[in-house]
Amino acid sequence: MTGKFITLEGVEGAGKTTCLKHVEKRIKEAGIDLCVTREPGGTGIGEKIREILLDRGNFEILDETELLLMFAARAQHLNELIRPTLAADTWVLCDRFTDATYAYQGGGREIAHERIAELEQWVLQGLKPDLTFLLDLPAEVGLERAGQRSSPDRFESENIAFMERIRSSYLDIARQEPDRVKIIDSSQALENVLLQIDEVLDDLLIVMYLQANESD
Ligand code: T5A
Repeated sequence: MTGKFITLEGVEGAGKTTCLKHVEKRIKEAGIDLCVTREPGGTGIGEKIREILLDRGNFEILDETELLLMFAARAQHLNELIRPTLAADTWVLCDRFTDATYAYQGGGREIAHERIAELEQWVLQGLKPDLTFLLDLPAEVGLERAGQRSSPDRFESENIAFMERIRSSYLDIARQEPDRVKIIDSSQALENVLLQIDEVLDDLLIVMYLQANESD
């Protein structure tokens, strides 16, 4: 038995940080052991890579370097934290994961899907999240929200067309994998966003509860 792997995704300012805290609370209230982490980052080395990636001063980073750094941080994260945690039957809740690479480096930077898929196969070897919340809203709304909260990082400094390509890539993934990726309309008021999340989470927690009682 391994823990469940849950991820949150979305364009800039979609509300991931806000919603992550809610999902964390709900899972812990259900008595489940949970590890909360993020990408890029989640380990000492990963957080150093994150600093390079988000630093607005690093404007000379090549798209290829950006892609490889995302997977370098992810390789470390998987081996140091994610895989051992899941193997210990603890759930993992991760703020962004490989879908973000397809959306940002694939959609945003327009790197070929096949190139990303090669790296995914090498680094992940088939591991996928069990459930992904895709917080969806128009790119300009997300950027406006993110801008009100803090000064822009290297990704938030990109233009609307870049953000729209990211949104569209995310929606493509959701259309291809509807069982795993649940679209949450995060343009709504926060309480409605959390209600949509609860609906999805309730289904998962009920199944887990029934399975646990069956095996007793
Ligand atoms: N990246 C990451 C890649 O390019 N490739 C990859 O493979 C990976 C893993 C990481 C960056 O790295 C890129 C993507 C990112 O640019 P990040 O910190 O994960 O950075 O991503 P950000 O999108 O920058 O996260 P943010 O913290 O900026 O945005 P959130 O978490 O989506 O938004 P949040 O919760 O902080 O909310 C933003 C503001 O909106 C308000 C909040 O109060 C806050 O002020 N808000 C709402 N307002 C009204 N109605 C609602 N429903 C609201 N929900 C939130």
